[in-house]
Amino acid sequence: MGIWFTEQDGDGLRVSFKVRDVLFSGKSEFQKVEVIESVDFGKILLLDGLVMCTEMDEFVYHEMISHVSVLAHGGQVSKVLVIGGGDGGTVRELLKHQTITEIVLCEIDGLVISTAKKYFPKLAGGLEDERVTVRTEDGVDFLKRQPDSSFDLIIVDSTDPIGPGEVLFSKEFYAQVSRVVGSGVMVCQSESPWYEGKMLKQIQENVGGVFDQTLSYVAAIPTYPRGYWSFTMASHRNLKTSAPDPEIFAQLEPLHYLNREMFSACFALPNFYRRKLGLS
Ligand code: AG3
Repeated sequence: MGIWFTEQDGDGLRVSFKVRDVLFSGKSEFQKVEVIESVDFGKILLLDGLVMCTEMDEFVYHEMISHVSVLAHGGQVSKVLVIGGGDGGTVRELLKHQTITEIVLCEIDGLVISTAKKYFPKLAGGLEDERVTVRTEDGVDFLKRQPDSSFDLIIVDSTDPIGPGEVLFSKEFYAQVSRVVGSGVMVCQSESPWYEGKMLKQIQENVGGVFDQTLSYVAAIPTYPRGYWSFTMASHRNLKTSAPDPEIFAQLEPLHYLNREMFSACFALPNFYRRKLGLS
């Protein structure tokens, strides 16, 4: 049978990966950090036993959380703050935008950053770029010290709303994000549309209670539990959901998931999810 790693998702679902090798297992003051070499998905980064990314499909999450929000901003995005995201995948994608001149990555756990640099160089490589400043500190504290309207885009690249990631889903946190992003855009990963409605609604309510506009979009991510994932974008400005000019996409190439058609399509939500969000 071999060795299998299993992510336990609540009480009712387990997702298992056949393991070739365990490459790293460490513990920080915040969480357990592990890297396994899987048979089908390449290396996998785990935080407290939850899959953060696999070499095989990380591009979906990272392209979707970064490019969709930059393009929906509709204006000039030059300064970006990433909260969490210590693996570097989101920063790698942001660096493809020539308009972005400054990226601050604020990751609470230095062990995530050092582990990514060692085992996931393709993800973490961008952290060395001269446009990037890496801060190893609590994003909540960092935000509180930032002046109003000091970033064009804030990306909350967090783990699930449990453990160290929980505060990153609270209303108080989004209120700080709103202050610091001003008329810019914020986006967070917002779990699977298949999860119980209460949690999803709460994320929407917390975000919606603070921003004028909120918009969810979706992507298929095979290695996250339930395989279908959502992101929530919010702003005080009108978000642009029509497909951007082909030249803009040409500058980002090669992308592996997102294209002009996917950009427009990702905002189309299935009825069961719309109902959970109270949209219909
Ligand atoms: N952020 C994690 C998304 C949530 C995954 N949840 C799970 N496996 N239960 C990914 C960070 C990548 N930069």
